[in-house]
Amino acid sequence: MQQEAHRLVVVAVCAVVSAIGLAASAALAQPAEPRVVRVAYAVAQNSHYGAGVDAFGRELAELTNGRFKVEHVPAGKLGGELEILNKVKSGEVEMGNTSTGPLGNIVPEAKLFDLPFLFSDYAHARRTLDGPIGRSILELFPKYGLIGLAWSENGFRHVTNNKRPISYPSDLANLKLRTMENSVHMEAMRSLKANPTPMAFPKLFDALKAGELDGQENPLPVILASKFSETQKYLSLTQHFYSPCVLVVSPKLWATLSEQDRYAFKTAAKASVRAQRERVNADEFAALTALRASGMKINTFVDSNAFRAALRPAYERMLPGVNPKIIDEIRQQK
Ligand code: EAX
Repeated sequence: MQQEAHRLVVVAVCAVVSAIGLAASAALAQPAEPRVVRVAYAVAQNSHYGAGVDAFGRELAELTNGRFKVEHVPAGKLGGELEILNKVKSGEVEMGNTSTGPLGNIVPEAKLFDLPFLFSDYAHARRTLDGPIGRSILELFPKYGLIGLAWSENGFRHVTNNKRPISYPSDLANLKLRTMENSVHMEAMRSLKANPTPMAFPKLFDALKAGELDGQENPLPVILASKFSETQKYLSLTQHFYSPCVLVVSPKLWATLSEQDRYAFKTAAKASVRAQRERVNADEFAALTALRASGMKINTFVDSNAFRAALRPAYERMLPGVNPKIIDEIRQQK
């Protein structure tokens, strides 16, 4: 009798143990939760930045069978671009998609691309950034605590303001213009006798609205996405700076990735660049009609040669010690 009871207990215990075993192996077979990768940027989600991050997320999920899930953190929710870059550096956020505005404060060599009238058109800029010159600067990022995946695009910048159309350098005299937190841009504007006022992007719309500034400068896709037509009367197609953008990853995340996953991130970055540039193309095509319809006065007459002549002697001040050979080399990429 006692023996029979003992046997029953043993059977019951075995049953419970194997049930636990089954449950545990079922749990192991479940796909793990995807790792979330947040990508921060300064502009609204409905923009070229959002289009780039969408494509990055789609491609990365596909290449890793859904092991990574990309989340947008748009519209400066994590601060302006300098703050975003610093948060990517420290690992507080996994990734950023930012213009080179404040990048030179962290990777000084990247300031080269911020020089005025360096690139003659989009094809020239894209070719240079995708080629050996662009790659050689991306390779310097780890030295400064960032991983640069690929150069993407913000666009050619144009001046908007509330005072007058800008056709000649003298039209900029004494205008209080918001610039990015970028020493090259600020020096260029000082050389043109404007009054450059650096400010993080998320503060810009309200500052323009409050009349604290006469104007600002940004690419058409940003002017559109940020509804600057609500605060700015004149848009002049000055095309004075080209504004690259870069997809950066935090070294903290990068250190945890396998070689295969790093390759997936780089491949997804290429898809992101393609999508972001395509959206820039589409915005460039649609912008003038849309901005005119929302009340902006568009000035297409800009004496570019006069701007070039006024800025050329100031290159050494904008970028002390810059090797003129590299500037020539970039100009020859046309
Ligand atoms: O990156 O700060 C700027 O004017 C930038 O062009 C904008 O945030 C898009």
